[in-house]
Amino acid sequence: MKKSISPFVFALFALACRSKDAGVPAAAPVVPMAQAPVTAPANVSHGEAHVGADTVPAPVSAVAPPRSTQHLQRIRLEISNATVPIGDGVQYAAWTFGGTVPGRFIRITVGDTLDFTLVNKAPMPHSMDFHAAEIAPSKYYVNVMPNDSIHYRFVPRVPGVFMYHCGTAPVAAHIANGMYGALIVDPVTPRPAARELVIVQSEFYMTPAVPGAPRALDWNHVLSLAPDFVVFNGQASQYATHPIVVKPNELVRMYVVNAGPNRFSSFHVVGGIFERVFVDGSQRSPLAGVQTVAVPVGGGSIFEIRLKEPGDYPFVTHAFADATKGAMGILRADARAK
Ligand SMILES: [Cu+2]
Repeated sequence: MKKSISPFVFALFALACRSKDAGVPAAAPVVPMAQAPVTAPANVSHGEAHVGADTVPAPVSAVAPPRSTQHLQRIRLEISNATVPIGDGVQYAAWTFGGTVPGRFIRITVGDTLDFTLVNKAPMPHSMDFHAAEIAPSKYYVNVMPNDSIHYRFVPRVPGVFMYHCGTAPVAAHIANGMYGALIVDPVTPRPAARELVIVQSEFYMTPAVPGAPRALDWNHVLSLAPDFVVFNGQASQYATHPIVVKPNELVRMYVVNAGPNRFSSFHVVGGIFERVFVDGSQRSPLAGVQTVAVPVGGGSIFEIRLKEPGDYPFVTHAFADATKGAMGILRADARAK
């Protein structure tokens, strides 16, 4: 019977025989490849997660709030610690704006006034940074102590979809713990009618499971950019288990913010091509006919698409390790959509 030399033995042999004088690099020991799972978890290609029925709504609605009709909009957010579900039955000890991750979706029109009050009911300092505002951070994005508050106003000048987040150091920890949300700034002339959705991509970095306790932040994982979950609107794969139903050929407008704190989003709809993408929300020179557009950490873009025939269309970050960790959902094109 023929015997073969194992790759490892061969590598050791090669290592022993290398020439010291010639400077030939040593052959590296051959290490077996860690295998990716081969059982397909999804019932649709590119799914990366179980696809469920659309009869039960997702835990966090992706439906955009309606266009604002108020020229003065008062927004009050209360910071508190809260245990929140982040998917797969996992509970997480979060720092929140208003008890949820992400914080509520806010919508205002260019030229109107956002009258903002931040109340800190958490046991440590926090703050608020609105990317839609053009104001001095040294005046307004300052730390608010426990049981204190801050109040300020600004008038958004630039349309788009913008991140808001806590800016207290270390910022990566405050964002990784859940302190972010999306703010839509509408142009004065409304965009064309569409089915409008808000998607906030973000990451969770978790301590190991302990029975009876929520997971908490693993700072070393944050610094090594190795999230356990990458999610849309706070929960892994929630729009796969609860698909978002749209009509075939209707205009779907997705306001996408990437809160990070670390991972770029390569936003893509499988089976579709974006009709228009307003990069970072800019009204000028939208991209037309594009397949995938990066949403940088701290950025946002407005994606418009029509799904041409009935069926399930996954929306993902095409950085597929992150899709596997939960950053995927399903748009279900169905003529019976309301
Ligand atoms: Cu904070």
